[in-house]
Amino acid sequence: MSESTVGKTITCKAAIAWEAGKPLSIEEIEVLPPRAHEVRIKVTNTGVCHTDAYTLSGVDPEGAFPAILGHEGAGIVESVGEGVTSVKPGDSVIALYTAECKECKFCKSGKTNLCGSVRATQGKGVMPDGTVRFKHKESGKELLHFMGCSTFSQYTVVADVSVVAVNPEAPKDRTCLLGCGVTTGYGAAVITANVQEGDNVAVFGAGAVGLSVVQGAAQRKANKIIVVDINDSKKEWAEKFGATDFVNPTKLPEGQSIVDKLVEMTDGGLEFTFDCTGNVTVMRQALEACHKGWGQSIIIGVAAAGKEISTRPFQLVTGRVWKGSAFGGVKGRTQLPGFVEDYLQGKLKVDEFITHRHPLSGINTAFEDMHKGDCIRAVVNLFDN
Ligand code: NAD
Ligand code: AHE
Ligand code: ZN
Repeated sequence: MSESTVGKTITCKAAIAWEAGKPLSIEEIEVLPPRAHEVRIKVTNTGVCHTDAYTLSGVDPEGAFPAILGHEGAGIVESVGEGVTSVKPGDSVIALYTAECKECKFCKSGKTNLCGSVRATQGKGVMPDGTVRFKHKESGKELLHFMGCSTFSQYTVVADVSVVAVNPEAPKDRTCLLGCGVTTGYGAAVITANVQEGDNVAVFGAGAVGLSVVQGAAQRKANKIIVVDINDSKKEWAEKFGATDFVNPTKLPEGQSIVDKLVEMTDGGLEFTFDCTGNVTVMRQALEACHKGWGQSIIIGVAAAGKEISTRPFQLVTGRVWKGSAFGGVKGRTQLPGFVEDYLQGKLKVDEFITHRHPLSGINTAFEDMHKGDCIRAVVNLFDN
């Protein structure tokens, strides 16, 4: 945007994760110019997702420190490196933790939204050339990237396959949520599961992801949409997004399991269940509540290192299917601009998920909000200090 910054290192503020289990520290960093096929973004807004807390807590096998976390961000392209043709300075963009190169085996398969182009380096916290674009101003120490996005910085650098231009009229302090939570749940319902009219659906966990599944299932005119959550205050939220029933599994009569309850409510089980908790015990319940012969359970939640899922193989032999979904099966560069248009036309709820707002200096409060239960999503304004 500004002629003065193109090709130069930018000094700005970022929330640094120095080590696992410690609060983020707001400090000055240096953001190097984008190299070939890279894009430098002025990040105006970022959501704080449960996955950021998961990595910061130290249980992510890919978590590496010091790093700049954040992967649910929107902003404006400041400058681009050589060979970038898909976005230009001034474009309104959303960062993509699920890249889309349109050229790799995965992208060309037509079978998945997972892209192989930058995933290996992304998982190591470096750019595709193996180096980083962030330095701590005071010490000169290099800082790692996160999920190919690092949106907890006023400026970030991403691969050109990891960013998409969207309608500039869409407010970035809302559409940042399309960078993860809303898209993930909604896509899991309408793309991964492809819920059809009349299907019975159960959603375990009513955070931003689970409520977005509810939104997708309601849009598809599912019959029963049963939300299962251990927090009773989520009942009202579930209904707001279109749930027909709410069950708190901790309040069932003695001797009745959540699987029994759901099977009873749906005359044999659900067409689709979704785990939006990351709890492997819940994942098993979600599978076993599926209808014999055809029910499908979609795992969205992210579980800690060392956790494993289990069930009797008989559950699968008798026709239940276990699947997973990353970023809702959405191809970011191809499909996200359409989601933004749907939002602008009032067909996709986004604003309704925002319960808390903070300046960059309040980002640790956003993490605390997440643990309180009254928070669906907190949005951080990077330029409000
Ligand atoms: P969140 O913390 O806002 O919501 C989780 C909800 O689950 C809460 O309402 C909580 O009360 C409920 N819950 C917890 N334990 C439960 C239990 N035993 N039974 C029923 N409900 C229970 O989280 P979120 O931001 O909505 O994310 C949900 C999960 O999805 C996280 O694990 C996150 O890391 C993951 N995620 C995955 C993807 C993906 O692409 N696969 C994308 C985004 C988030
Ligand atoms: N590093 C983690 C991976 C966690 C994970 O599964 N991440 C989801 C996105 S969560 C967004 O909030 C995902 O997209 N997975 C597919 C991928 O390629 O990472 C671990 O457990 O190793
Ligand atoms: Zn996320």
